[in-house]
Amino acid sequence: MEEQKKELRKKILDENIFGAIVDNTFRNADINNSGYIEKKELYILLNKIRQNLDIPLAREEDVNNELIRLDTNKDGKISKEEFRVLVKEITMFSIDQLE
Ligand SMILES: [Ca+2]
Repeated sequence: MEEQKKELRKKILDENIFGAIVDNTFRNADINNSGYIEKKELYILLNKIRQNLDIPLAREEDVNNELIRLDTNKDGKISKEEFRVLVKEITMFSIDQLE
């Protein structure tokens, strides 16, 4: 399994595959099609992920902290470029959870 996980990580980090994952996740998360992930959308996304991973739901404070962490240019919303960090973390975390 460890070997499989390693392979999977390598495969996913291939730019074409990872780029497609980012595009897809971003499109789904950007509910109002604004081209950015706003706080409300981040809240919905984080809770979907947490639900899937069976971890407690995010509080407003958690979402605020995530927004601050991801919003590197401080414009109050998450661009696709900024979003990549989160998608990578989620993807790697999901692989770690595989058994
Ligand atoms: Ca931003």
